[in-house]
Amino acid sequence: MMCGSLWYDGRSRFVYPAAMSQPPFQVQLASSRETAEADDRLLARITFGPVTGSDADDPRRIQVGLPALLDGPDSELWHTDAPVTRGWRDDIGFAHTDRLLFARIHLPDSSDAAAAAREAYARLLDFHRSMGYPALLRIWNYFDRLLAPAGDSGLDRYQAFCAGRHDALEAAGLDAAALPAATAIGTDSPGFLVYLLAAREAGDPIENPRQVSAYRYPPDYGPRSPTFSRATLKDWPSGAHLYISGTASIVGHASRHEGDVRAQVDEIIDNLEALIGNVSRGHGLDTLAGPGDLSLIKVYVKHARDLEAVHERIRARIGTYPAMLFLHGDICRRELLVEIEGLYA
Ligand code: 3EB
Repeated sequence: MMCGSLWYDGRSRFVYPAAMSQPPFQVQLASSRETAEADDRLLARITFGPVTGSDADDPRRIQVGLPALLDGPDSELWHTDAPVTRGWRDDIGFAHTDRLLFARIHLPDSSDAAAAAREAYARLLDFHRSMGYPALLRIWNYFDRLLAPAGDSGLDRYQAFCAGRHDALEAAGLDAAALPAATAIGTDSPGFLVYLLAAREAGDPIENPRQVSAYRYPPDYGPRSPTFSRATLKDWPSGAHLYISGTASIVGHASRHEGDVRAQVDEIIDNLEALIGNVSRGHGLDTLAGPGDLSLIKVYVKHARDLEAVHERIRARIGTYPAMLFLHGDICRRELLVEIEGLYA
């Protein structure tokens, strides 16, 4: 029996129709050693650690060469509210529901970081648009030797990546006002991996009041600015999601606290609080008051020896709830020792 937008479930409760009430996806941490997840509603499974290639045929399964620094979960499971269609097209792996597209590409040859970024982005941008999910929400970039010189260009590979990404986004006509949230981290496994989440309709790009927008960084940091927003706020019928980019100890555009990993974590948490405050004030997300209300944070630590210090500051400032992954990866400026991304879903 239908009653306005509510359904009566035949027993005792009124419930919203599934497409209205369910979040389009939710993320859960798991261990890759025990993976008996229900398959038909799984959009993606991202496993961090040694890349074994054992998942090569299922497009939803990705291995990222970033070792987990704590015992426990090493995988993200992205569960959806609806059946998932999956496949491969020209080496792009994808999975989608009617509302959400996950797509990934891995280029084995990442020797030219600018060329790899240009190619991966050109192909992914073409793909998600042709599939009918033109709104980029969130992108992750993982590749090897992040800070090594890019040939004899005078740039490092992160700066070269930024140039290639910039070219591809510009060629696709994406303007600064529509950039997705992003992460870019250095791995210890060869190749260039990009995966993304896209939707039918755009979210709102969010900037951080404590930071210069990355796409407006002065040229000191590279000839082409990093093209991402600090977060994407996406309104779903079930409520808003917030996808927070990798956040570093940067205020304005300058790195802070060189050599002091604890102070870098504190600065990052100040940045996250400012960003979240900006969102909840301006956009009415009242159930998200601070980093402790996030569903998941991922902490990228440059030196494994800093794990304990980073962990201690996070426990002191945020507590033990959001689910957390601590991953060993390289950060895109030499002096940056830690970076944190967040998900509210
Ligand atoms: C920063 O704020 C730190 O190039 O996609 C964070 C998140 C950083 C994403 C990217 C870079 C990127 O500039 C680095």
